[in-house]
Amino acid sequence: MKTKLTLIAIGAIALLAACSKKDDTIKIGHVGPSSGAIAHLGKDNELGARMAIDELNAKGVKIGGQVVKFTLIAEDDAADPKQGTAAAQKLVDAKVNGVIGHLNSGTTIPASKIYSDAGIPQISPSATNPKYTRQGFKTAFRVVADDVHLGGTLGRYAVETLKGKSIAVIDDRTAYGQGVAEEFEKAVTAKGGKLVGHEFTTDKATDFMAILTKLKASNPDVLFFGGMDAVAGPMLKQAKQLGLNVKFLGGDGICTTELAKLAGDGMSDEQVICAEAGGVEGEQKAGMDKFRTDFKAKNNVDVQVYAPYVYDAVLVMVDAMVKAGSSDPAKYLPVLAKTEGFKGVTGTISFDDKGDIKNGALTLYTYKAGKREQIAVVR
Ligand code: ABU
Repeated sequence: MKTKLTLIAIGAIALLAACSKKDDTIKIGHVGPSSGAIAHLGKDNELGARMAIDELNAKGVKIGGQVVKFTLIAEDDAADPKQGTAAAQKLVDAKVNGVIGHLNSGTTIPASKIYSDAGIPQISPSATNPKYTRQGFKTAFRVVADDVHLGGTLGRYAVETLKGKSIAVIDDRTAYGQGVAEEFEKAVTAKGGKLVGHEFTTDKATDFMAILTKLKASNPDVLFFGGMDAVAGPMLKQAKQLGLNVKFLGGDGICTTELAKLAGDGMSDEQVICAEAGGVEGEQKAGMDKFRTDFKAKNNVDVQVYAPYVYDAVLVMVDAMVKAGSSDPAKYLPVLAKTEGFKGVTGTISFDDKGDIKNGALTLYTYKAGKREQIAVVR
């Protein structure tokens, strides 16, 4: 009888100990649209984050003298601002140590206030609207160039390199699409280019015949689209059906592997010119090329656009935790803010006082035979 009671007591103590054991796994939140029209891009980002987490766990990272484990908590915001804030609150409630995301500017900006209020560091690997890092939030970081750089570079390219005579614009009215289109127009005007029309659509639209017909009347030779690939693909097809013979320009939102499939035969060789908000040259190219090969081998899909930037964002965040000797957001945030010269697969990452990448690059691409081909890396 006594032995039985002793065993029960030992069991109860063991159970209590197990229940009270501190969960010392470091939780990294990731948010992007894993459903909806740009789910392929959300999944690309999430796979980039998973690659970084898997490699860190395999390597065995020490923080404050202890080998730690990382876990990824992935949320879907469907590229919708309301779902974005709900996902952000969920991650805050889950007490994540940091957040990588969101993918879209329209979700990243409202979510950033929630992370800021909770003191949780956030690195967006792809949101390019400048407002994100201009709200005064100490928790907001970005590892890509912004829309001022993207739209400005493409605007100058339209006038100076393409020698566009009549330049038309369409934007999808999202924080990203509208912002990048405005920057494009400013640069066209500054270079003496002629804007002949600006039409609007949404990030869910599928029929562009009316706005394309309206723009066709002004006989444009360049059409800039501020929006994502899921809209740009069908837009290119419908432009071809209408006989609208234009160079088609866009920012990073259209600069994906998927665009060629989405446009089908609506896109001719070298018709599309787009810019990714980052890029590497020279010796750094080998790291990016290796990442793409490893990504394909692990996931059996090609990188769409931002997976390498997500991968680097995770590594930059963890590097700050290692240097701070703590995964406590209050302790590693000041170290993260001082990131200088971090060597990633996407190049060298240093943050300025707003949390933006210093000296961010852009890569201009075109498409030939359905494949994205690099034109140039510009700063
Ligand atoms: N930068 C293009 C896609 C994400 C965004 O800024 O909305």
